[in-house]
Amino acid sequence: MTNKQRSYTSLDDTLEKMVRLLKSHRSEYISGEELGRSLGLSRAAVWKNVKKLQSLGYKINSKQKSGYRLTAKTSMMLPWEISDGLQTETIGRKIYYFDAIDSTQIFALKLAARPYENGSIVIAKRQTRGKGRQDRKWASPSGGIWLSILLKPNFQVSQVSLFPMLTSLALAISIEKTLKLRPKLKWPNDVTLNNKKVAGILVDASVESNQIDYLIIGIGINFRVKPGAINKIAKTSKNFYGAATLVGKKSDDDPIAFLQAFLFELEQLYNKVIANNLRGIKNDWEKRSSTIGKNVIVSSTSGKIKGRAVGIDDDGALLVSSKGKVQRLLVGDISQI
Ligand code: BT5
Repeated sequence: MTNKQRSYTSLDDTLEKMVRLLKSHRSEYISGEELGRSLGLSRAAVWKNVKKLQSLGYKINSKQKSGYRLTAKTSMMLPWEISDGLQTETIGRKIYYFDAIDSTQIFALKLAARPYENGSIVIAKRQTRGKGRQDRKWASPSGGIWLSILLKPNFQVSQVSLFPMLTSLALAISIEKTLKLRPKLKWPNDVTLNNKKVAGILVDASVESNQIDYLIIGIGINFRVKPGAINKIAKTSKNFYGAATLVGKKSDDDPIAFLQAFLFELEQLYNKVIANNLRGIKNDWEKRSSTIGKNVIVSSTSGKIKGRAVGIDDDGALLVSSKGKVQRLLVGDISQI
């Protein structure tokens, strides 16, 4: 199998169990025999799996007569590494990982038809056809966190607009907590650092009569990317205003710890929505907003509106005061004037 085709799910049992055993013996060597016995593998198969783990970035020492010892874990966002220490109940229960994929959004769409996929995550090291809203392009080189979350909430259609708000707020909170940065939120779905885009969100919804059938939240996070490389790819798009990276190339911030924190915050907020506690979410979003209080132009397929952004509604709609009236906008792109 080439690197490009590698994919894993959280149900990749042997590798996952082997990592768990190696982790529980970190201070000592574990013999090939013991590994084999615990995993039901021959010594040769143990060796093959150790090689596989090494190719995934795990540092494993092997010593004749003593066996194997894990000296460093991988920074690849493998399903069992994301699960290890993940404090959520629904989001991330199942995880699908790809080295390369066209778009995690497209794969999640295929999962949506299957049962037992509520909360499943699709994550890729890089995407070859990453999507933004309205089929715009999303530059997705390796170093970023590109993921889709499949949810089947028992909500009404009117609640779809909550999800960009929830997700961008969860991103901001987890960035603050784990990386000690102060990001801003740009309506409807951007997270920015120094006025440059560091993450974007896309929500694909399937609805049946007035109910949500499923939602796929696509989240693109420039975790450790070269902004210059993204600028090169995205600069020709009309709405591009510059890309930022969350952490620098040489930082040792762990993308897995960051992702776990984000999924946790998102589930907390999601539970608040289920409990109908929307006011706190709206206030927390507004506090971090770079949009509210500014004169803006909001462009959408139905035209342009010029006015002052005065707030957001409980459902995430932008409130724009224009010509003496306050209008509620659910979609659009903002530019400040
Ligand atoms: C978004 O759209 O911001 C939604 C991005 C969602 C991407 C995720 S990655 C995982 C999942 N799988 C997918 O295929 N997609 C989702 P929008 O608000 O329409 O912004 C798109 C615009 O952002 C582009 O037209 C560019 O101007 C700019 N852009 C593209 N790539 C960028 C990047 N990596 N960083 C910053 N800006 C970028």
